[in-house]
Amino acid sequence: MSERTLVLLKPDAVRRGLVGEILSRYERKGLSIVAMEMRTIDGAMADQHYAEHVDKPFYPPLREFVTSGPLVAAVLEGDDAIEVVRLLNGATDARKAAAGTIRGDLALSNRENLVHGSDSPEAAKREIALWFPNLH
Ligand code: IDP
Repeated sequence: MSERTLVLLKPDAVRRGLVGEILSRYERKGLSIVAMEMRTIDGAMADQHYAEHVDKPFYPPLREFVTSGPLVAAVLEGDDAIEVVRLLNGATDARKAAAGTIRGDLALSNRENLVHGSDSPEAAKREIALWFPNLH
């Protein structure tokens, strides 16, 4: 079933010059980019995006990190896009992420792990509306 998901290429991806590499992995897999924007977010936007994590101990440094510089937000579309993106992204802790995944191949940190992908249809709907309110 074709569906949409929200992806972030976090500030480490932009700083390290990995935007093209990461986007091309999604595109080569067969996903389509239906919206994309580079922007620097403030703490309030970070709190909205990570609403489920704001009370967790790892959140303050995560908030600092995601607001530390420009990131790329995109909506990707394709069959089972939500699950496919999370498979391509790999495990949250990049040190443990499988080789062949974006995090497994390109990152070595639990926090600075290059990418975000919505984790459910409900999250995708909420996050796409938050980042791209004018997308239909
Ligand atoms: P996900 O991005 O793989 O879906 P989540 O559990 O939703 O993982 O966590 C959101 C983000 O918070 C992670 O991508 C990572 O940047 C950061 N994070 C999660 N757990 C930790 C941790 O234990 N230490 C540091 N950062 C963490």
